[in-house]
Amino acid sequence: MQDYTKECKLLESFAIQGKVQSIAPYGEGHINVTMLVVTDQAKYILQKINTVVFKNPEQVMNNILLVTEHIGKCGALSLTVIKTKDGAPMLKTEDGCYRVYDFIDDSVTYQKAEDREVFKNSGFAFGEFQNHLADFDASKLFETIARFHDTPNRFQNFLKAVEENKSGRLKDCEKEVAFVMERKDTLDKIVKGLEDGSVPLRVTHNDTKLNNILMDGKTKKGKAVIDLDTVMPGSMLYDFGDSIRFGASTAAEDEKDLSKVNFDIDLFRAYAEGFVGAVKEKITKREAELLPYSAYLMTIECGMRFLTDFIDGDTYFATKYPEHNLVRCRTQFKLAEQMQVREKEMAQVIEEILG
Ligand code: ADP
Ligand code: GN1
Ligand code: MG
Repeated sequence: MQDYTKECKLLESFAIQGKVQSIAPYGEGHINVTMLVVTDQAKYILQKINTVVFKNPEQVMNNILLVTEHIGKCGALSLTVIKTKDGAPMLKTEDGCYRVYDFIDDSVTYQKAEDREVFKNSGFAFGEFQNHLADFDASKLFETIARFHDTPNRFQNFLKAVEENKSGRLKDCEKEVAFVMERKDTLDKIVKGLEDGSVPLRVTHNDTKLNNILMDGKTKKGKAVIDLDTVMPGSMLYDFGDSIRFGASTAAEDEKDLSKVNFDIDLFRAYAEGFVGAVKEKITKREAELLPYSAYLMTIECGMRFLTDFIDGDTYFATKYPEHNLVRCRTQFKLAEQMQVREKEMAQVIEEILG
């Protein structure tokens, strides 16, 4: 049993209701440390913000306050930041930065798209999330992680990791390194599109995996989009592609048995129906053309990030065992390879949906 004396003490600084009864680890996020706090009156999420990943947590909280307020005005449910008794959005202690959210009850988070309808509805909710932010003044947002989905830049970071081989693990992942090298010229279509203006810059979520949305267990509809740390200017293609990467797979992101990991075109269709259905008024022809490619790109990018972290010695993503990042990388590369082969089929699906 972990000792939560420190957390219990720091919760005294927040304007929460009731007396703390329990604190326990919660969820499956890879970045922050998330805990469920139960008091005799309410439930909360306490998070220790990962300040290795988010170098400027004040800027992250600034973005979150603005975005949640804006979404609230659109009539949608969003995260509620519980401020400290001094009115600050987070608490800085010697040990790190902490924030508290209201726990959004009666909701389910899925680690896998087990249900076509749930996945379709998550697509609709992420599409709606973009619609809600369409008139948000992007200049108010800080870039919380620089060049987050700049895939060519991610490739440069990967090359650096390979060159340095800090962990000495390069010998364990030669095949995976070769996989990336063979595809190094396939990584720049969206970044180039944003640069030359053929792909519009929008305010996007940038981390749209299925466990970053809370679903209503009864209606199976999206209840609230969460994990707003990376809401920044980006491309709608990032949000579409990242959801497909995680959800249109027949297995978990860290499935060890690769024979169980396959790209599922029916799940792709389900998500596309939801997402494209929500954004159909604004999606451009070029964006629609690039939707299949975005699935491939976000998947190889994420695999490359897991691989980079494996080679660097697991300094970024939370891992449960030494090869965890390599296992995750392998599922992503298997999916990316299949997506590359099936790009035309995906394009057909998009055409059918757009009529
Ligand atoms: P990370 O950045 O580490 O992914 P998240 O903010 O996504 O952290 O939180 C991790 C998990 O905690 C989510 O996948 C979700 O299951 C749960 N969670 C986070 N915030 C809330 C909330 N306000 N209400 C209910 N569950 C939440
Ligand atoms: C991280 O924070 P979380 O677990 O929802 C990561 C995403 C990756 C994802 C892979 C800030 O998401 O970019 O796609 O893991 N978030 C950050 O599962 O790097
Ligand atoms: Mg998350």
